[in-house]
Amino acid sequence: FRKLLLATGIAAALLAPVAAATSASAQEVKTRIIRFGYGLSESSNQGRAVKYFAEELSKRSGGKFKMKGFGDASLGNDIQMQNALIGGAQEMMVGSTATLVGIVKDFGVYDLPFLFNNEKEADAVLDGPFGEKLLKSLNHKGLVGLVYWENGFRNLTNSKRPITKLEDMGGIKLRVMQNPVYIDMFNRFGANAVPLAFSELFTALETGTVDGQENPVTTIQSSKFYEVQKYLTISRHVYSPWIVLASKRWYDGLSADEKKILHEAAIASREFERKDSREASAQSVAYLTEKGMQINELSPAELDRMREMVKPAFDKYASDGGAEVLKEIQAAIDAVRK
Ligand code: TF8
Repeated sequence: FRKLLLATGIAAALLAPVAAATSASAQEVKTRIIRFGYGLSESSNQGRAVKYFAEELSKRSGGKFKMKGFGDASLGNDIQMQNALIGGAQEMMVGSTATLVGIVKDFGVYDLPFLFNNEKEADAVLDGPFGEKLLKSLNHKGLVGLVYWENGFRNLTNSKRPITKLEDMGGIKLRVMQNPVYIDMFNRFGANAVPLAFSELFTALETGTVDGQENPVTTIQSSKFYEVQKYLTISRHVYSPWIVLASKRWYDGLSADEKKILHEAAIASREFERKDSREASAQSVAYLTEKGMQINELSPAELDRMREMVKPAFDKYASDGGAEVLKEIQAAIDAVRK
């Protein structure tokens, strides 16, 4: 037995460098520890998808890819994590595309109000050439964009009053993501937009530093905003994507086989996450009602007024250097719509 061990050991030692040098198709998969950071809780749709992704990576790598999720922004908020990835101090993360605008400004195009009408349009544009091109634009900034997950259509909550018409937003201190398109949009609506990291949001709502916020119903549920917010207005004003990112420094050290595993598992995680988020989203309104939130939908007429009012946001975005990317995304959306 010992001889056999020795023999196979020698054989492996002799073969390994040869295989490494000559065969690109042989599985070259090493043990990899992957720290994957995210901002929501472990029990959120984000947390569930991270867990699924970790399992897929493990399965597809024969247990060699050991991905550990760090939720609740325990590795930092979106912006801090992006920087950790760029520097190579952290391998992976998921976060909002909206917080990437400091790195690639074009990501702000997704934040324009009422851009997508439904999830089908969003999926087609994000997974198609347009979304792919934006992912690629991260490469020379030290990041690798793998796939988009669904955060979802965003809705308004606040502790002051039900919002049934535009004017009701007047003077509400509303937390928004750290992103100029959001600040511009909500100031146009008459609110008082306060940019803040998500990790500080619950406390800000609890202490009254801000009166309200906007997020998909799934997040309003998983982050327990119903404990500190009375009114929920279904406005679906922006479709918000999440983006799964890897550190380019780390990614560049992976073999072709390892990259393949990573990309395939990422795509599987995207399919899981969107399905799961959509199912959860359908349950959330009932849950939030049960938790005591007062919920209303905006009438089509009121939504039209909002659309009208934020039209100049598109012009502003275009004149601030976004003209080209705006034209491209509108063409991509038109292609899905017809
Ligand atoms: C927000 C976003 C967040 C995400 C999450 C922390 O309001 O919608 O849910 O960035 O990854 O900040």
